[in-house]
Amino acid sequence: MTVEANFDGLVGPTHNYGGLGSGNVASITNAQAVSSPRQAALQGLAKSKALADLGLIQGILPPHERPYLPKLRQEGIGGTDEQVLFQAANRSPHLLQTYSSAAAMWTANAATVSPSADTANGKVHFTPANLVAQPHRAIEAPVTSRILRAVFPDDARFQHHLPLPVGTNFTDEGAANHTRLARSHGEPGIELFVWGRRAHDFAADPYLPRQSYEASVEVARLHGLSNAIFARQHPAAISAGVFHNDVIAVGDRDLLLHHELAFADPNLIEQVRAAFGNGLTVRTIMEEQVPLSDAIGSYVFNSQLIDINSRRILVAPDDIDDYPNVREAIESIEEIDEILTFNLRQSMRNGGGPACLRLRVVLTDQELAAVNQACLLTDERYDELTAWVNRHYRETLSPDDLGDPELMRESRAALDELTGILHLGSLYNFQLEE
Ligand code: SUG
Repeated sequence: MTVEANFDGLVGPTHNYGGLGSGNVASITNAQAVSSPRQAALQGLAKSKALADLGLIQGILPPHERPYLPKLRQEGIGGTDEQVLFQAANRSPHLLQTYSSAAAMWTANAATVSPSADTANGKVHFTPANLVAQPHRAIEAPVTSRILRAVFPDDARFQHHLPLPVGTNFTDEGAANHTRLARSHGEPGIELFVWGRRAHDFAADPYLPRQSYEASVEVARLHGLSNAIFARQHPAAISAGVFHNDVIAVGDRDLLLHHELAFADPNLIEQVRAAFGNGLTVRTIMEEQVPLSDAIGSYVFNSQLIDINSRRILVAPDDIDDYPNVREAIESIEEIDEILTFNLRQSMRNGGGPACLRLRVVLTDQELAAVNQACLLTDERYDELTAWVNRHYRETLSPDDLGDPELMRESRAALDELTGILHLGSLYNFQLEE
């Protein structure tokens, strides 16, 4: 059997609202609000557990080390760890916030993953996203690479590529701009790559498109795909705050759900249908029924479409309840049997809904057996992780707390323990330096 496993990002202990997300309305709106790292992590884990209880294979990917002192030192701030934090907090709170972001929680941006059924050499391919469009996320790729290799360690089954080279040509945001459609998870499918800019576009715009066409083409080439389609995101969507395609479209196997203004090319759907062959269902939500602003406000397209015992479930943020037109639109889609909502408001305030928090990895039985089993969520591991969060995470965090050396020590202690729980070995700089 072949299944779709979902690997959720565990929210890190420095979760805060930095206003750092370019083109991301929620992040910009909530800048400098007080956060709750503990609630954020527990909300994410509760979603993961609920989906595991339904029968989904649910994995966990760890947070990254934050505040990230090596980067602050590179920016010219020296001294002991405590001095670096003190100086950063005084000289440039923005810089400190940049390198304290817990953004690695949104694992839809961790990598692009192609299942073995689609790739030329029959392995599962991973390309960590370089995330170079934003400084606070551009530091994720090296640690993400280490994590993915530790979670998917078998070279005979998993092929790990380097992140695309840093530069303006290849701006890559990972699976958030990638949708796979197939008759079933195990059959060869088509992979839809959605991009927002060309390498030579340099607009100084707060709603700058992030994913480049060149990056999408390069990932498809690395993965050995013969079935890729490249689609330009609709500029109107980007300007309204659709910074990733998964804020405006979602697909699962033979169902593609999208907003009328998701794609620039009016013929794209026909192209996708032709590539798929018979049996693809496409549901288009019209601007008239759900304006872009409601699609973004409710984050309805940032839902997970999952299949449990042949029932299709939309796993949505509970924010959709504030939008009756959105609910009505979804309820009218006959292919969706149930809508399950979750309170993910801590992550949502930074523009991260259910779909942002997970990386989909389609795996055969043998591939699943080769995954680091300690990273799969069981009842025991859920209990262990919630106890770990309750032990280490602060209930509230304000931007002024980020310079507190105690927070750095707490975070390191938490992550050190976590690499033990998830059997990951030494991952973090502070562990490797010792
Ligand atoms: O890259 N927010 C993230 C949200 C990522 C959502 N992911 C997907 N759509 N798949 C981003 O904009 C905000 C951080 C802050 O403001 O503190 C942030 O990085």
